[in-house]
Amino acid sequence: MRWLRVTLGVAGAMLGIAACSDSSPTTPGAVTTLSEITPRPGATAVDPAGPIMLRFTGAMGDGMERYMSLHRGYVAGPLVPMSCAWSTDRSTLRCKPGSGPLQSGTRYTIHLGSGMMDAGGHMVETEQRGMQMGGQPVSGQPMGPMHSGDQAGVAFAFETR
Ligand SMILES: [Cu+2]
Repeated sequence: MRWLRVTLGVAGAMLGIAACSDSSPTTPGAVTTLSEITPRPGATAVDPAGPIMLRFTGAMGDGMERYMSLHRGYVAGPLVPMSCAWSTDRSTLRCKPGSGPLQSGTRYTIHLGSGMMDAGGHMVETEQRGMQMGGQPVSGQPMGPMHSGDQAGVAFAFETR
């Protein structure tokens, strides 16, 4: 399986996207939603070197990885720079912290900003679905370092072992 390489820089300034993108068929009328988060929201004893992944029910649009960020602590905490890659069908985003494994015994928060679009240019449902999956709403809270993407959205906390 081939993965398109993308980079999430601090402050989103270094967003780089590989130029190749296969056009993915989208089912007319189907609403793309968030379908899976790894690590599981609320999970404890997460492997600090384990996968960080978002899965959607359909192909996602170009550059949508900018809506995903990882904070140490809660959403007001510092950003953890990550390197992310989409699956060839663009339904799965896999990320790795840029500076090696996460710290042990530490809380992290995956922050998913509002406004993600699928490959067909339609809004992707992340909030309601995210809340059902154990996420917390994020809105109007003081953020730590600025980053790209809408800062409102939904947050998913987990703790490493
Ligand atoms: Cu964030």
